[in-house]
Amino acid sequence: KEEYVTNPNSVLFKPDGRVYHLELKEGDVAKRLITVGSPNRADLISQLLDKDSVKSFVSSRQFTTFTGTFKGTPVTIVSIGMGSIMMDFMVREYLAITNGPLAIIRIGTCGSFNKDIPPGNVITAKEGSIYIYRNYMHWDGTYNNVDDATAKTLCAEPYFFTKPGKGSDQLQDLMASHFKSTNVPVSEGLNACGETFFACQRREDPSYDDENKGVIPNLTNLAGTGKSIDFCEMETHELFHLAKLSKTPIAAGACAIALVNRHTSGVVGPDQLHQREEECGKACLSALVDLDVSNLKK
Ligand code: R1P
Ligand code: URA
Repeated sequence: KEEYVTNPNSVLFKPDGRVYHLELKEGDVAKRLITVGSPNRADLISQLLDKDSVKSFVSSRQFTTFTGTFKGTPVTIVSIGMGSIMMDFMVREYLAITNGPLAIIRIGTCGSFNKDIPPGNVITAKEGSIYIYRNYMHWDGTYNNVDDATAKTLCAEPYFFTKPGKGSDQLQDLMASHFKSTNVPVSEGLNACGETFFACQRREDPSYDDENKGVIPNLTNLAGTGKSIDFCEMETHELFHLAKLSKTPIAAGACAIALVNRHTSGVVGPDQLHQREEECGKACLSALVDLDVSNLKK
């Protein structure tokens, strides 16, 4: 009975009006939100909200949500787990239970590919985000519905890379101005999102021949920006993509704490990570509250 849904050809709703995966309904969430990967980070950031203002919701599909106020303004924090697919669930279902423009900031962790950005530093995706995805047809050796010559070309490369998609300059600038008043070392950079954590982020896996040695090095200047990839994670591209294409205006921003540096193999310590999560939470909540969300235009 609990699994019964309405609207099977569109966004799925439970009979009580909650969307199927987030398990939230109209009125449960705010038009300003922070999205993170882990419920612990969401919980930590929720502790920055006004005392006694917070309501929490845990879905059976790995989404944990906190709604309250920050300095009197309603905000929501939602943890989504990992990957573009989870960002897609969250943004689409969130739109289905809200009216009008949204402002969304992702606070994630990442691998730094910039030798000058050590673990523990924060990088914002001001210069945009590219998507790296596996060309499944490369391993199949065939491609549907095209002639042999075209199939050969389409199957040649093991990975595909999009051009950078950008978030909202206005929101990213507000984030930058709030980071300025902290001691957090922050850089603005170019993000790459891997469809997967391992092969698409050029990790070596002895169990597979992933043909991925060129994945990040080949991206030097590939995006046409004259720049190399500064940091890699898994959700920012989807957020920026969905914000751009949404019929409802969405201002999107993203920052990530460098968990590791892929050149030096340095790793952030747990105390510093915890401190950065809190500092990012404060700066991003302040940026969201400063943004005039209701008047955002497409
Ligand atoms: C992988 O460890 C996860 O960490 C990063 C990646 O995007 C991926 O989701 O972000 P989060 O710490 O927000 O989950
Ligand atoms: N998250 C990622 O997606 N990649 C990393 O290297 C670290 C965190």
